Amino acid sequence: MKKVQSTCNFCAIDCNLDFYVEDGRIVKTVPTKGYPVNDGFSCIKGLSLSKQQTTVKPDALPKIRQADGSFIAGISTGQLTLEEFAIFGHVMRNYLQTNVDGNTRLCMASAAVAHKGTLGYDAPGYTLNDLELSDTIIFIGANPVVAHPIVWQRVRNNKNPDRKIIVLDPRKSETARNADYWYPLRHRSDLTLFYTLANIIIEKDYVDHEFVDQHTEGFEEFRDFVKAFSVERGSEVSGLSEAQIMELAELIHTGKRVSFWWTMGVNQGYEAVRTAQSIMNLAFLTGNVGKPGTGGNSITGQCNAMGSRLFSNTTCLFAGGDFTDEKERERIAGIIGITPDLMAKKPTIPYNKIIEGINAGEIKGLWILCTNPRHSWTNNETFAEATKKLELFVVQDIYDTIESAENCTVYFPVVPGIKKEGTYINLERRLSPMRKVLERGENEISDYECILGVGRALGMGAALEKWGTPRECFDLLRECSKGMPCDFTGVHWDDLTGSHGRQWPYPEGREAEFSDEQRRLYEDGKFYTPSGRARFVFEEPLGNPIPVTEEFPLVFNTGRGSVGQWHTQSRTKEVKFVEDVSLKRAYLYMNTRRAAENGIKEMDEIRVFSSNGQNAVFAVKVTDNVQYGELYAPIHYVECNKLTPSSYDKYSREPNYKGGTCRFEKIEKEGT
Ligand SMILES: Nc1nc2c(c(=O)[nH]1)N[C@H]1C(S)=C(S)[C@@H](COP(=O)(O)OP(=O)(O)OC[C@H]3O[C@@H](n4cnc5c(=O)[nH]c(N)nc54)[C@H](O)[C@@H]3O)O[C@H]1N2
Ligand SMILES: Nc1nc2c(c(=O)[nH]1)N[C@H]1C(S)=C(S)[C@@H](COP(=O)(O)OP(=O)(O)OC[C@H]3O[C@@H](n4cnc5c(=O)[nH]c(N)nc54)[C@H](O)[C@@H]3O)O[C@H]1N2
Ligand code: SF4
Ligand SMILES: [Mo]
Repeated sequence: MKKVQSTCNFCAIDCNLDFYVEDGRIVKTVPTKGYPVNDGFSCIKGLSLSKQQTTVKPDALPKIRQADGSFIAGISTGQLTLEEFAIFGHVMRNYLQTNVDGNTRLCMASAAVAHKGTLGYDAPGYTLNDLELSDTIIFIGANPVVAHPIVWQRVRNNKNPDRKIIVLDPRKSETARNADYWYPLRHRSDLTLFYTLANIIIEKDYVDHEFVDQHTEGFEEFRDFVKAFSVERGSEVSGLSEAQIMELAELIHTGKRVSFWWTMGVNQGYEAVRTAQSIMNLAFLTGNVGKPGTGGNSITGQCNAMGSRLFSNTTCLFAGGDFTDEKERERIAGIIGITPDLMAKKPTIPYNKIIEGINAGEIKGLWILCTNPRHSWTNNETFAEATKKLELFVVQDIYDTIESAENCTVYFPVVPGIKKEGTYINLERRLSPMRKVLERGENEISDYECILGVGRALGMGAALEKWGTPRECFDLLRECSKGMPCDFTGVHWDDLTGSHGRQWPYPEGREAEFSDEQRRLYEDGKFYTPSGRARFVFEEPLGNPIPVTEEFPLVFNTGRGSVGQWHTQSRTKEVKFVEDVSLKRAYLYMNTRRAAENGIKEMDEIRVFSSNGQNAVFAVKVTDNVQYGELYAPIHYVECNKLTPSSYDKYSREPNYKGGTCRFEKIEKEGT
């Protein structure tokens, strides 16, 4: 029996697992003991990776109708390896000079833009161990009990006698139900609440002046700005009582090691970037940065969202450089083996502009890989409409049954993670190896080989010379990282195999300095801005672009449904245990009082009308865990995004997925 250690390619934790293989089958999967991330634990999704031994259909031979790259766009992902989206970015953005965005736009764009503005680089500073070292753990729009079980496990390992878990979520999520404090703030009121908390902290002089003076900039302006955020105003906007807000400020003040953790309840909003920055502002004000158990921390979603942010060639050059920086373009061109004129010169247009461009007839070709936008894109009928207008629509996936493949002209079948190799970067900046667990059968190819093959067929020739294998590509990316904040020149492919992973930075020649297995950034108080100081970034809250109205009186909240279900469910459908316990049809949660007022009982059907003009039928689950003013729809059913709005944060262009509004009608059963 052969044992292969590899990385789970669902969520951003990047658990490592030992796969035991006999006669070409995985006979046992065991979470890797001693791996610093998940040390012998994992969730059902990782344990079920062996179920994805899909059979590829050899008759799906690729054919390409149109060779003119100028009319093609691409949508990439945060779930492939570094090497795969790097080569995709190389073929599409450099050689074809096209636009390519990623599904990370739906997820981490707000955090990435917020980090760049505040920290000077997209560099979340924490290490997972901080969850065990913190005494005051504040989750904001994050539900790790369902979405990041290992994060929650680390919280449970926290032995601090004063440990407090605090949750800010309009919904009494699974995490809120297990917390010491739950603050059910109103939807989209986070920004005003955090400015109010900053004002209280300043007025009461709970500020860590030493930290603020030495390591930040913009404090005076920030102090003057938040003066307008009285506790009355904070209470009126958030719906929390003044006493609750004061209590929260005291908890932040009295905690010795306070950590803030945000996820999609923050990132998926119309003023998400500023909200994320307002969380970091609180951490700076109170000096909770760069020390054990602290930080204004963004939790990442997909297994390689961190990698795609740095290496997909979409919003920055490989390793985080600026497209407009001619010198940097030359440096990267030299490394990857092309002339500088072949390099992309500007960031991609964002996801929504790609879809709008197709619908306006300006973009005629689209290549999507490892993402299922017909289901996951906001206001997803606009995507369905777009696919009908495309002259060329390439779908590259491990299942040809996904919703997005319905109207494709070309389907590229590729193998799942257990049959390929490459590198992932997890939420705490840890590079982690994916290694081939099973050998490929005849006709089975990986994403890397598929993209490489297309590039060669398009005549890229010498521009692909250095890109022959994922390992060669890894070496190119390593070299690109040199001297950048993410420098991982000290990490080598073979050393990574079977290792404990490596957090960046890990520069060559300085290995001893960076040898700790759990490392956080900013311990020296230095940030990546030109001044080396973190910036207080702030702005007057905007009016809600989709307020509740008499016609649409309810918020249409959306998010994860259960630990076992993954996004559009193409993969987790194969896991029998998950299928057995998951509903086969779209459902949503409704508050008990609201249901009673409308004569609705458990599993009755309603038709929900969204302010985006669409409607869909859902079964109702009645619960006190959602507020009277909202419905909560799990994202794992295609109906959910039929109803979400075409509304975006103006800086990150991330969809305001959790901010739609709706009304509903009960569907009377026949015969009643
Ligand atoms: N089982 C499972 N795990 C997953 C995934 C999966 O599909 N299934 N997906 C992975 C990915 S890619 C991601 S990005 C993460 C997402 O992880 P999370 O962000 O933790 O999950 P969500 O359920 O999208 O949203 C979190 C919470 O935001 C709350 N929320 C909504 N509006 C607001 C608001 O205005 N303010 C505040 N404070 N909260 C609000 C919602 O009620 C919800 O409970 O999960 C990852 N892990
Ligand atoms: N309303 C609402 N909508 C949301 C969200 C929300 O909270 N609310 N969350 C958003 C977020 S955070 C995210 S990340 C997106 C996720 O949205 P998607 O990325 O569209 O969802 P997935 O189901 O993960 O799609 C991944 C696809 O890749 C395929 N796949 C798996 N492995 C491989 C592989 O090795 N190679 C290839 N080529 N394909 C593979 C799978 O079969 C699947 O079709 O959804 C977003 N949509
Ligand atoms: S889905 Fe996330 S928590 Fe579950 S095994 Fe995979 S990496 Fe670990
Ligand atoms: Mo995500």
